[in-house]
Parts: sequence; C-alpha cells; structure tokens
Amino acid sequence: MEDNSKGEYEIDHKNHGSSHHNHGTHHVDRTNMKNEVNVLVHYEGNLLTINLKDQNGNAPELEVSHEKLFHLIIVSSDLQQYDHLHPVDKGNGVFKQEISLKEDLYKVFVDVSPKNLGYQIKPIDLHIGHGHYHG
Ligand SMILES: [Cu+2]
Repeated sequence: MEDNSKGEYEIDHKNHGSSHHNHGTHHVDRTNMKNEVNVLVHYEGNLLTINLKDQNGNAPELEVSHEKLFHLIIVSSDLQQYDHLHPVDKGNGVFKQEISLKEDLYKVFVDVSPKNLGYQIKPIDLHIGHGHYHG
C-alpha cells in the first residue's frame, strides 16, 4: 500500500475494485451503533487468529460486505507494513490468517458486518514480541 496519508482509521477497499462507497439501501451506518461484538486477536507461530463473539458468547452471523465476509487490515506502528487480508472462516466465530509479523506494536482493524448486531470498527492493539501477545 503506497498511500498511508488518508484518514487514520479509514478502511481501504480498493483491492476489491470498489471505487465508491455507495452500496444502496442495504448499507448500514454504524457510526452511532453501540458495540455488541467482542473481538479477540491472537498471534502465534505466523498465524493470526481472530475470535468474534456476541454478548452471549455465540458466533455472530456476518454479512458479506465488499464481496467478503471478513476484511482485516493490519498496520505496523511506523505504517511501513500495511496489509489488507481476508482471514479464512474456521466456523464458530473463529477466523485465521497466515502472516509473518516482526516485533512491533500493530494496529488491527476487523472490518465485518455482523447481522442484527451493533459493531464499530476500532483499532485493536497487537503487541508482537517479548512472548506476550494480546488483543
Ligand atoms: Cu477486504
């Protein structure tokens, strides 16, 4: 990704060829929604695992957005590494993505559209290194 100058938390979907954000009537404005989805990010052995749970501990049903169920954006602290990925659905709210990360503090953006649940994309801190990972 060459352009890191745009809005800090803006998710870039240009990899999917959507040059505009007008998706018609099914588009949901999530800016004022309360968050009802818990996101856990865990990294171990070149594998990033993302766990989605609703308030009852169940896996939320996701809607396809920009042709994918799950968009994951991960950015290194110096913005030099910027990846837009589509983790594999392992069922039960678990998604996995192979990725090689060096020691750093990354920001992870989980861009999903949980059906009938409030969800706001927030940057999740992911510390790599020192044997201690959490999200
Ligand atoms: Cu994507």
